[in-house]
Amino acid sequence: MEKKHETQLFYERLEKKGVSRRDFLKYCTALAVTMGLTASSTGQVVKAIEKAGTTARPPVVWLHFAECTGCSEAFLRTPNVGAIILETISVEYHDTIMAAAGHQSEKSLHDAVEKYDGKFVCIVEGAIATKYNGAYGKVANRTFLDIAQSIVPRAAAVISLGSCSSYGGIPAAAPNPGGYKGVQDAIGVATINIPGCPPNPLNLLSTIVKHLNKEEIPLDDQGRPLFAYAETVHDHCPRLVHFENDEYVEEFGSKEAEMGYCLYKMGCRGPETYNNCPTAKFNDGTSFPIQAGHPCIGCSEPGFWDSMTPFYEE
Ligand code: FSX
Ligand code: SF4
Ligand code: F3S
Repeated sequence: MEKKHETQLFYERLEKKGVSRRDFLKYCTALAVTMGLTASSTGQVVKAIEKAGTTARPPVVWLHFAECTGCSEAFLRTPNVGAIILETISVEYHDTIMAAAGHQSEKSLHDAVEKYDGKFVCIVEGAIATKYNGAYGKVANRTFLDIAQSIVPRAAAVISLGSCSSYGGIPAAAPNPGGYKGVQDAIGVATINIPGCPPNPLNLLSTIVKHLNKEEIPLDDQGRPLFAYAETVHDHCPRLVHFENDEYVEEFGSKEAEMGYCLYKMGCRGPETYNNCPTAKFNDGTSFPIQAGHPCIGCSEPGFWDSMTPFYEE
């Protein structure tokens, strides 16, 4: 009885946030597919999220270092996925969406880490300055480096959300005077990397569900979950047929652009970029850069800001 009641409450909370039971099932199917399961495994995903949402929401400490907050935006602007994420995990600290400010927020960070020592999941957004004792980046008069070193190793699992915390991203672009690095390089703690600038919220939620299921999450040699990053953007690009037929866009706004030709000559990095954008898509499955007519800039690849530039050049 008790259990059923809890489940009802869970669905009521989602409903209040605008996610109907039907929507929830739809997202679980999308998640199952993103996770490389078949749509018939949706039930498994539903159960994992229901269980977390009703009993043991894993405590999460969400840290922000050098970044644009686009990673949080990407999931908050996908309100339904954002709502499901926030009902699946218990965010103990997240400095951009929590009500607390100043000393109060510092205290809540300290309290959360003490209370859930060794048990919390640490989600990190943003890169860490490592030169000059980390002087290039501070919160509350503490360097990112110091904060990361004192908190991240106490987590049960660490997720680097976005290319900045995975590999340094834009803050680490040459000449990188602050010595910005991704979390793993900066402090030597192994992380699950969900790169992308921004990353796809479905990939975050899928990783959380796998963590809840205590599933192993196989990673590639860049620390990215294989379920999302095993294939290139090019592999599933809707413009692939045009690439194969040598039909290219050579100017934005041209007839070829209108006909959805391949963007390779406009600098598309899809063939070298590992990510599931064409299938997972953004904004509730609406679109992704190439579908919207923009070449892929390789935003989920390590060092893309240096290795993939100048953008717009073949
Ligand atoms: Fe970086 Fe995220 Fe790009 Fe922005 O937190 S991956 S700059 S989308 O915000 O870190
Ligand atoms: Fe490949 Fe980019 Fe052309 Fe798509 S638009 S087919 S990813 S080169
Ligand atoms: Fe980024 Fe390319 Fe996807 S720019 S969002 S990896 S299509």
